[in-house]
Amino acid sequence: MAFAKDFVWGAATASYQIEGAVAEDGRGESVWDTYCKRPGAIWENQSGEVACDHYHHWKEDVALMRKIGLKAYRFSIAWPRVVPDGVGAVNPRGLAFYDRLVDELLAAGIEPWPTLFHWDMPQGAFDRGGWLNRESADWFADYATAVVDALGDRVRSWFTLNEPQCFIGFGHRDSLQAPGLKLSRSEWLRAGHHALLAHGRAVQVIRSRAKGPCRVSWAPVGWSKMPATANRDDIDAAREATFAVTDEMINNAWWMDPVYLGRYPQDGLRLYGADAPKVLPGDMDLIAQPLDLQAFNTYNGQLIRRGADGRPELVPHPTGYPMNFFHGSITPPCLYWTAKFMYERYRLPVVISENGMSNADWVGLDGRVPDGPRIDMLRRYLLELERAADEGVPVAGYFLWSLMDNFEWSHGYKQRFGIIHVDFVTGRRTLKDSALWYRDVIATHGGKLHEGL
Ligand code: GCO
Repeated sequence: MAFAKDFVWGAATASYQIEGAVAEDGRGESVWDTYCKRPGAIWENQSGEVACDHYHHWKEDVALMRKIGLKAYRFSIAWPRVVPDGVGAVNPRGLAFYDRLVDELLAAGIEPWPTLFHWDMPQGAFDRGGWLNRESADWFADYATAVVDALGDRVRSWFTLNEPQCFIGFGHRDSLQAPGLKLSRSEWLRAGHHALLAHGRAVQVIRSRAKGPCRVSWAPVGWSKMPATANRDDIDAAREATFAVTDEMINNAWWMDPVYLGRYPQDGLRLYGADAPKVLPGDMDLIAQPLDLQAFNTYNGQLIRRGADGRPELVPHPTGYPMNFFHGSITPPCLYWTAKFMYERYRLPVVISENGMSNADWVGLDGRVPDGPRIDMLRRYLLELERAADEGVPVAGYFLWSLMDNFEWSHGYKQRFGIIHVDFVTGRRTLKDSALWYRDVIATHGGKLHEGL
């Protein structure tokens, strides 16, 4: 059966991770510019100031996407380019960049899938309270309005927020990312609630202002739990663990249930007690705006079995399990199980909005970047995604993270996730072997995955 005929083969990036040009054409500062100046916050005190300099290389980058044969490109729009102070005046020069990019993509036959927010909140919005301020949802709606009015005549597919679990959890709870706060539990939960309100407002803006029907989604983390064995009991335990709200910051249901089901999950409400956010009348309806897809970012999963006490229990990976350069495990079935569990619960077509791995890549003496481990990883994961599709999960698309090596947040340029190698000193791009391989996967609509098997 394999992938649906209209399955979307894509790759993804995010504004602060690739654009550079932080002070150009009226862009305002974002919380990431500020955070990167904090000594020791980022590996070797690096920043996204230049990054891939995509702001100047965008034409070349689209040409490379075309070479790979991408059907779709997920990028994010920098709020501080569009509304430099976070609230108030719109900056036409900032919008013009995305306007050019969208035209170039469409001319190359590549469908633009912008994300409205991939973590770069304008410093001005943060100074007014950021996500802790309930008005942040209004500011975000105003920003979304400017974007949709500018691009909504051509863009048919939208993501609202990327990974609230991370920008709230790592950014507002654990101080591992911008804005680098360690808020109390009631505060970060409140910030999270406001981010969900912002999502709902943005969906409304897209539906009401885009010039034509749109596919709208968001891109939370899809935190993955896989059954340790094929026993029914372990499968049930993995499903329970997938949707349980525990004190672990990254969980699924606390964030996804409101968006897809219109309510916070009971176990989460019990766990957070008086710290749970205050929900005003109308909030849950706003958050639960109907979506067309359920997208999520998944990199690896944990093994789960039914414990002796009847509860789901973590099973360590086998000794010597394969790992990527970011010390994450390589767990191909996570795509199968997460797609399956998510579809069972939320009943919307699934899109993998990010998946990929960091590898120790450099340009070889022969000019090639031989990233075999990445090819093997992608192949295994995509075969598992195909298995989910074969078993009836409507799988609508896959966005490889990432199109190109980029600024990996607190890890700076240490982590290379791209299928295009970027020399951060010269700006030079080189297609890695994985890019050429992915080109063949796309051209054969997945047929290449089965080669020699
Ligand atoms: C995330 C972000 C990406 C990362 C990628 C690799 O998932 O943290 O969405 O911006 O770069 O996931 O860690």
